[in-house]
Amino acid sequence: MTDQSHRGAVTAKNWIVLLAMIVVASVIGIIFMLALNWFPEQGSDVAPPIDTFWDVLVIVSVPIFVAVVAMMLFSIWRWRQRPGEEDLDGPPIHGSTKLEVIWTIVPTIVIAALTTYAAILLIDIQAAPAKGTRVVNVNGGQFAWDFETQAPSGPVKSERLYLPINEPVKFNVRSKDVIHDFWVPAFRLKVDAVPGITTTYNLTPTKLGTFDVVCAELCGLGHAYMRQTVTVMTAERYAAKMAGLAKAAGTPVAAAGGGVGK
Ligand SMILES: [Cu+2]
Repeated sequence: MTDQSHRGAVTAKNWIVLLAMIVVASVIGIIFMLALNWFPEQGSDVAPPIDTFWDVLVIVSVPIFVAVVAMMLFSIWRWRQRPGEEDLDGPPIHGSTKLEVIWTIVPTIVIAALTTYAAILLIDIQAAPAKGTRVVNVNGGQFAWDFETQAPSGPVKSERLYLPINEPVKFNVRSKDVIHDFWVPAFRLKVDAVPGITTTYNLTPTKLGTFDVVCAELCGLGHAYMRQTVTVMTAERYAAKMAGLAKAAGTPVAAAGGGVGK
């Protein structure tokens, strides 16, 4: 049996100092983590709520990380082996029911709360799109995407994706060969392109500009090159672009006045 009494018990003062350090380090950590630029610009209506959720995760995670590391460092410092203690043995301890109950219940509540938040958010942003929502077929293949949009004249295929701003769009994602993953980081959402089935998500582009389209699933040697662009345009420019693409493909486009082959 050994005697650790020369270390003394952990006093209330110890706890207060430790707690104060955890609080200060957590505040600094949260400020630092929130200041980091984690994501590209917000290009869709779902980006702000997703980024807010990320911030919540950061705010909850940092204090947990800090507390765990602080307790670890405190224990290493406080109960380190000192000269002359090489042959001593620790006191025989058989668990602590109280501690075990606490460290089971608290994480359960935290995880349950965060997953509930995430589930509600996902259900909310993926509510069924309104009838008449523009549908874009996204086809993944080794190693390029192609996009099929419904123009007034019929389907128009393109290597780049074009979308009108502030109009809801639903992506039907498919694959010709292996599993890919359709991701526009500026839009935030992504979904696997799985051979044999159609996966979907919907959102509304809210920012004009050209953004990266990325394959986010390792799909072969050319995976890293499977990058294209999406250009979000005004409604007028979008209509002109679609007409241009249809014309280039040899498909006559029905103009607004009913003319064909404009
Ligand atoms: Cu791919």
